Amino acid sequence: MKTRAAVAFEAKKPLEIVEVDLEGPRAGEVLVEIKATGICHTDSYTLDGLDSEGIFPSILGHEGAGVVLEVGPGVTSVAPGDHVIPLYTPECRQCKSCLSRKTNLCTAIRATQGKGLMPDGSSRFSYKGQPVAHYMGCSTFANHTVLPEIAVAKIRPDAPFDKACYIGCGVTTGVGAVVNTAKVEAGANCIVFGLGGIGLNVIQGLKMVGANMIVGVDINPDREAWGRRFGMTDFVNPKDVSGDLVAYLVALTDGGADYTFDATGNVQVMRQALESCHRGWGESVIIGVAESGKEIATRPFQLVTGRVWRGTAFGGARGRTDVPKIVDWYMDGKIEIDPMITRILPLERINEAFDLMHAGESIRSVVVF
Ligand code: NAD
Ligand code: AHE
Ligand code: ZN
Repeated sequence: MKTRAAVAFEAKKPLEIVEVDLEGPRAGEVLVEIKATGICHTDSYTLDGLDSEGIFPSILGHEGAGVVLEVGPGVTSVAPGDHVIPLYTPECRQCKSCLSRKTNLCTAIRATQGKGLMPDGSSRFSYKGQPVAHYMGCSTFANHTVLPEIAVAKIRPDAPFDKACYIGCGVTTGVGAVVNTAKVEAGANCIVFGLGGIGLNVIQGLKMVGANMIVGVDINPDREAWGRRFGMTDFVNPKDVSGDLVAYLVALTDGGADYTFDATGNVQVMRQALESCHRGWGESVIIGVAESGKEIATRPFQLVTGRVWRGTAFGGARGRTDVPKIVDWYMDGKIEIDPMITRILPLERINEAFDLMHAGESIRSVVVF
């Protein structure tokens, strides 16, 4: 079939809206009509050529929602008409990682996914007879995409696509970092670095679990009002701190935070987040994705004296199991999404979403088809 897609032909170049060819689903695969997709900073990072796994040409996008149109042989868990969210972290429930119960990082199809291919080693997308790579196993910047059955979460049909799509990455990552990865307890003092599409969801997760101090740190002063809107108790703009930021935050949180979160992707900020933790027990969770080649550093003494450095992908969520529950949380009013969707655009204007993100003028832009 033909479908409209925003194709990343080259790094650092705007996406081009073209009609691509899409092959139907093979065994164990499903064809999904994408109804809406969010634009996450990770899409921008790959488009900017900062992703060591970046491939061009490819169809980016990993934060979508849509409807199953067709299933390939052997597919049993979804059927045409089901509403689904594509999963860049699949859940096969059979691999060593899934069976370990220690991680959400299913390894069933990770190798081919990282090469922009379906599990059988081929691409379903092509343009003018040449293959176009999939992205993060999702490629939601296309009106239609093919996904492995293990990479779709079936969701309730009454959830609006233009909000539910955000659960495909940002919401689940932020809220999940709090409840699944850090397992923050009520009364904890916490610091969130970076109050964008992910950090604000960390904040609303912290509010949900009853954290005491929720300190937000951002270099964009406009983010103070956004943070307070979702439960932030204190705001710190590093540009307004005259001395050492870490010392300032440690004093503010009475010896350091119980939990800190990096949602910037900046390795210097990751160090500040670790070192703002309380001696003896503070835990820092890295959410941000750093540019290819960047490394983190701290004095080992920081860990010797009890601080813990960890990371999280997709908020530690097991997609097929947890995503439908997060959709319920949204539909039941336990978490908010609507105010964070700051712009809804047609596919033809998708490049504006990247401009708004870079200008610090959006929390989440969503493209509707
Ligand atoms: P965003 O652009 O919406 O937000 C980033 C925020 O960080 C902005 O508010 C910006 O002003 C702030 N910031 C930048 N530099 C800063 C600094 N030095 N100090 C303090 N604040 C600073 O991006 P997003 O969509 O929220 O994504 C955030 C990061 O999370 C990205 O690196 C993205 O790739 C990553 N991410 C990771 C996962 C995961 O599963 N681990 C999932 C989604 C996104
Ligand atoms: N491809 C990059 C790593 C990118 C990365 O860390 N991705 C996160 C999700 S970001 C969503 O917005 C993730 O889930 N990572 C786990 C995984 O298996 O990719 C690189 O450095 O090569
Ligand atoms: Zn993302």
